[in-house]
Amino acid sequence: MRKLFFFFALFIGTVAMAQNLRLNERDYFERQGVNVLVFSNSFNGGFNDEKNSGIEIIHHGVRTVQGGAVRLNNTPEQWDLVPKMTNRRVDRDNNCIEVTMRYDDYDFESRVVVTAKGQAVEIAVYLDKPVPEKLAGEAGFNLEFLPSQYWLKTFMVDGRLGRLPRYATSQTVTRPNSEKPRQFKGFKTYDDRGTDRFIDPLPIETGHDFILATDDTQRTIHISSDEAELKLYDGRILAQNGWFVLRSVLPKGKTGKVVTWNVEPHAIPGWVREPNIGFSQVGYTPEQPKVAVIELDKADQPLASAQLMRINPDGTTEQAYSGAIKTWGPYFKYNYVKFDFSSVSQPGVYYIQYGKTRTNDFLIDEHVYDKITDATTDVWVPIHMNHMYVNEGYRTWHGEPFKEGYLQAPPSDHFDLHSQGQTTDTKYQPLQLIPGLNIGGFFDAGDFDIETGSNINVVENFIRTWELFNPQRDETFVSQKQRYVDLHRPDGVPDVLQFIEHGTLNLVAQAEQIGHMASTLSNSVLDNYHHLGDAASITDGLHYDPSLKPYEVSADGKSSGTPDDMWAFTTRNPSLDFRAATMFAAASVALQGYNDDLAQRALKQSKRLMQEATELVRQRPETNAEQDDFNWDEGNSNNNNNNNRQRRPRRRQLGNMATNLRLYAATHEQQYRDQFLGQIWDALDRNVANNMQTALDAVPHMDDAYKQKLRPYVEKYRDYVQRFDEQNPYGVPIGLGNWAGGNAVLNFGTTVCFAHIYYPDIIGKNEIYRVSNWLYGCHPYHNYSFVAVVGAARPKAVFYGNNRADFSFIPGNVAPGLLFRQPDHFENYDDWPFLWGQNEGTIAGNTQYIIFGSAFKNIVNNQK
Ligand SMILES: [Ca+2]
Ligand SMILES: [Ca+2]
Ligand SMILES: [Ca+2]
Repeated sequence: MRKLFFFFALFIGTVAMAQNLRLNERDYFERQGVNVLVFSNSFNGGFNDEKNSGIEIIHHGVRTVQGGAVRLNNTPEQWDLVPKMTNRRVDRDNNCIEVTMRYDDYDFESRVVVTAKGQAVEIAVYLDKPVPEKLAGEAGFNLEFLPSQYWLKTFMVDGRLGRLPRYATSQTVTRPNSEKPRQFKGFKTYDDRGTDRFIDPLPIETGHDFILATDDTQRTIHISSDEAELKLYDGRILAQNGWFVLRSVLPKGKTGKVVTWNVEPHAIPGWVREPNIGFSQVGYTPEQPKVAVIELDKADQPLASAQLMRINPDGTTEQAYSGAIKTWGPYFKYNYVKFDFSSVSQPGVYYIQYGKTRTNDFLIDEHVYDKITDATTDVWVPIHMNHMYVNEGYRTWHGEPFKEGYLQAPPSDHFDLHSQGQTTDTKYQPLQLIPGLNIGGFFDAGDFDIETGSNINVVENFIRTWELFNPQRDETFVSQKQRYVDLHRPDGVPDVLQFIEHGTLNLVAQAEQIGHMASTLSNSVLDNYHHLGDAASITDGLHYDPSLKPYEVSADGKSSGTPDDMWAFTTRNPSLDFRAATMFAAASVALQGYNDDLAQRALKQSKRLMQEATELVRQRPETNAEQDDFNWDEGNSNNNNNNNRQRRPRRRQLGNMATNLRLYAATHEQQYRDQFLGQIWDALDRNVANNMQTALDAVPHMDDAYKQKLRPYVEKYRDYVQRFDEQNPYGVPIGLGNWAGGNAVLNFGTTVCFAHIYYPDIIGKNEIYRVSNWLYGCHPYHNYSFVAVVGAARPKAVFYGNNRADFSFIPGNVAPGLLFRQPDHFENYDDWPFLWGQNEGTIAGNTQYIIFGSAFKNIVNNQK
């Protein structure tokens, strides 16, 4: 009887919770199936305004609505102004959250109050002062809807029916530029072709009562306003990463409560999120540990057991194993349980059955990991070779980009987080052509610039791959003479050597032509920075001549008045020169016997830059020499994400131990060895995790005493590795930044592999699978492989590559992974590629993956 009563009470409690939205302990509104977040994530502007902020709705587990805020455009783009949140107040007594937001550029302040009212929220905008004259008719309250979850769905507006379009084709008008609110730092996202007018989308629909997705109860949402007119826009008209936008313009000349919306996301009665069964989509080798991590809704009851099913060659299935479910516990918003089927070692095709949930099939086989780096080396990397025509079979990936070369950047700010100081630090005048830079180098990521720091990493990563694993693989034809790359066409030269050469060619050219390293070779105008398409069409290939009118071409056809040429940002940074010098020393060794001329040039620049950088640092005031020497997150020797837009400054000393080690390896000069040994032990005492990779990198170059002395640190590192089993259910370091933690996980995996290679008795073989499992599908949110890799049964389908507008991927790409949204949501969209923080692969990160994958494969294969 008591049991029954308890059950009944629990049932009532559950129903009550399911009925009304309530403020929970994490300060957002919640009912089963619906979360309404109010500025749990705020706008940052520039790069960071990536559809991740304001009022957001997580609807049946998917973040389908965001951007709720007072905005200045019908369909705001990434570089449009964002409001700064100046105050946020959670009022539990009144079940509401109030946010004050401000546009400094216009001295414009507004308040938004979101109040739970039964199953809906009321969103109300308050003004203490009327909308400024300049923004009257422009400022409005916006809410944005994820296109990939709403397109093709039916909607109803004041009783009229419609269907949300798969592709943007709604109508537009143009208006004078003078009427457009200023964009981020005054940059312009569009090329108006000399018309002095901008494009403004017209609404798809207008009314007072909208129900979106009437045909899909998972997405149905009802928005209405008695007095305000609601307009529905398609943000994809202006930018492929735009969302559907619903907005009400704020009335002119009014104060107080100026706009009120009622927003009710439908919740499916009794809905429980389907279990997410994380496992390796690449499969498992017979002897490795095999543990699926199952992510459960907190309203879900864990089952007692799960089954591993085998699919026989004749199509029949049989149960291979049934095992107990073990509870791990809660982690952020979900509960986690594990299913260990390690005892199954018979090669075959399997799937996991957990209650009604069945995974796709995967292999258990000795060879599952054999090809994990092939797509990255054979396809992703060559496609990112700059200044080349890249062909694959019938397809041209891109023509030869930037034929007109690079101009000296004038003193300026930049949208990709660079700047050119007051002087050029070169012999060139602002906007003068710097000859010889349009050679070699790799596209940074989803964009097409040459980030010098990243390119240094890339060359280093290829050199390490070459030195450690000596890969002879030759699947790529590279002709520097023809400026032509052909995929899957062997040319007798190992591809890794050609990649080292290609990276070195650009970096040596920088040192020779500029005199030191540029910080970046990048776009000069924002309107061609967000380019999606053939890299060869980013610029017109003609030299910029300011004496011509924009879009005018000279009589000889060689120059134009269009200011689209790329710029070299040349402010001198001795620590970058140091890094380049170190890399050049190693490149000169790697290239010897293959391209002796380039090897010589690299060595010459290495010596000169080393000397000059040392002198420059010496000339600095003593106190500033170390403190001022900030560098972007690049402390690790094997690091890798200079495109890391978290941009956390990290203090870095010149002549650090990784540099000394690499110089010792390249030159065998005793002074570098001594300096390295004078630094490494202190560093390990301070932080064993951060410095273990550098310590391990030294093992092949040091004596046995060094290896012995390192042992206790490796033991400490093992404890560090194993502690992750308690921190989260996946046993890897999970990042919570605005760039998902993929690179940190890769670094971790690489270090674990090397620790196992040199100290197998301390770091056991089973430890190396932590990161492969994570990358290939055992992670939160979904179970798709983060690597567009050969062998995975279910790789991610979309990435933020330069072909993202086609909802596609470039094979071999590695996604950063799970983007954490405050306060408790992990996300990796696989139907929407446009959020770089979760879906963009970088050249440094992907070449780091080649090292990880090579080390991992070596361990797996050598011990078969
Ligand atoms: Ca970039
Ligand atoms: Ca080749
Ligand atoms: Ca041009």
